[in-house]
Amino acid sequence: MDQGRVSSTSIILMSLLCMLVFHSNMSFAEEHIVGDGKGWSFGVQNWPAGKTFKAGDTLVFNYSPTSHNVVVVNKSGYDSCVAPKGSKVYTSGADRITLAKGGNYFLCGFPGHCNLGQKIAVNAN
Ligand SMILES: *[C@@H]1O[C@H](CO)[C@@H](O)[C@H](O)[C@H]1NC(C)=O
Ligand SMILES: [Cu+2]
Repeated sequence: MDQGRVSSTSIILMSLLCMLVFHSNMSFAEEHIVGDGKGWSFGVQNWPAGKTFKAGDTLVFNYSPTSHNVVVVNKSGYDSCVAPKGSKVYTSGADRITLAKGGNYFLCGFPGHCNLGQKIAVNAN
């Protein structure tokens, strides 16, 4: 009898604990679809404005891999639309990139695309 009560109490406690952990994970890392419905596209440069990003959040870049890619650059690469040789390039068309704390800079490496606003600067807290 007593044992039955103890185990049902611990099951309830365990469930509460699981819900708590699940909940805090949910609010901890968010997923952001770059460009929302338009995806990774021309003019996406303004998409980050007014949004809040945290280190550990994920950016999802959706695009056609025959037309675009995603190159990781630094601030000077972002400002000048130049991707240095040896830069990390994503090409899947559905790339998931985890944000590091501070400035995160990405541009499309296809000729002319960055100058058409296919680049983003995201500051993660
Ligand atoms: C950005 O990257 C380039 C090429 O790797 C490097 O020469 C430059 O110093 C970097 N700039 C900053 C601000 O980190
Ligand atoms: Cu492009």
